[in-house]
Amino acid sequence: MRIEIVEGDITGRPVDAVVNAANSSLLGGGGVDGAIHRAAGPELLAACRELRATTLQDGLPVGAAVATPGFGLPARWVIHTVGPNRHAGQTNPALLASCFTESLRVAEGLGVRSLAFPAVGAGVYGWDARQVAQVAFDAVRSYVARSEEGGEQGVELVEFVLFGPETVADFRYVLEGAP
Ligand code: AR6
Repeated sequence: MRIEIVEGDITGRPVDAVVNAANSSLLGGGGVDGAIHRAAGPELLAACRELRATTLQDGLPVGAAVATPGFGLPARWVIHTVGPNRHAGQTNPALLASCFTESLRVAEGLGVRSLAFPAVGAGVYGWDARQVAQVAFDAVRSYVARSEEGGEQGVELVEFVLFGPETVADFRYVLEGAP
């Protein structure tokens, strides 16, 4: 498994799946969620509405993940997850860790080999980017340890696709240690 840090827009990444930092409604929003819906096109919203009408009538819980096709995106799949909203008092990092772990589990179930994450929670939901990085890397490393135990061929490449040099520096600091 390789972990890479990429600066840029996640919607253009040529990976098997991109993760969306959604909200429980799954019906779109700002930030990376808005960008993914714009790039994927209206079929993505229709697929999310279908989930809400069927298996997710109460919405997607915080820390859970669910997949839809990627439609107009280069990625075949979008894996939607919902970070805890610090501004709503959701400050438990275990819920944030669950976003990464559950997304990896869904990805593996789809046979995804390459997966791109944004900095889930580090925008509107108010998490510090370094804390997001720490939680994310820990979750990915535990995933690797588990899949090695099971001898499975799971996700081989995890990209963190980040907006802006500051977030990139925060993720690099956590991944590689202080310069
Ligand atoms: N590519 C990569 N990263 C991006 C992009 C992009 N195109 N656009 C924004 N970011 P946020 P959250 C970065 O707010 O904190 C939405 O309204 C952004 O700079 O998208 O989990 C949802 O509907 C930040 O570093 O997600 C929810 O209501 C990171 O992505 C709520 O926001 C995450 O910021 C979720 O908030």
